[in-house]
Amino acid sequence: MEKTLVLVKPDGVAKGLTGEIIARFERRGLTVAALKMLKLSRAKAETHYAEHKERPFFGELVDFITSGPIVAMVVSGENAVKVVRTMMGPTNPVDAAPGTVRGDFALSIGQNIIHGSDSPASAAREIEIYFAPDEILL
Ligand code: DAT
Ligand code: MG
Repeated sequence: MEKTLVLVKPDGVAKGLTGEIIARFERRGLTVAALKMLKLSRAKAETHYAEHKERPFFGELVDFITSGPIVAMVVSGENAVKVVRTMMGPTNPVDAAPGTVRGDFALSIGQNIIHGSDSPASAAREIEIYFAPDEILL
């Protein structure tokens, strides 16, 4: 089964949306294969978002993702990467339709509630940052 990395970002955890987000994936038929709450170190945040290192918002992005606890999970299922991205909505919540996580719960691009890997290759790279192989139980 395809796997993807999902993060409920600090704003999502602070707003009490973790259960709502997990429930949406489960109701869709996806499987939560691994799950943990953690506070990300700056080093791991910089590794995760390395592709954005040269962007003007990189510092803010790292500040934000390390600002409070996050919930990390591996979500698996058929076409999990694409299905999760569609359920999240686009990066900028202004463009996100109601019914998507960002369209229902976010207003600003810098604080957009959720992360989901953008390809199977990204998912494989990102899952390793958060989970040891023996922590992925389904
Ligand atoms: P996504 O999270 O939809 O994969 P991305 O990989 O392009 O989006 O960017 C990663 C995160 O960086 C995004 O969730 C929020 C932040 N970000 C992206 N573009 C931004 C911008 N123009 N201004 C501020 N933050 C931005
Ligand atoms: Mg991305």
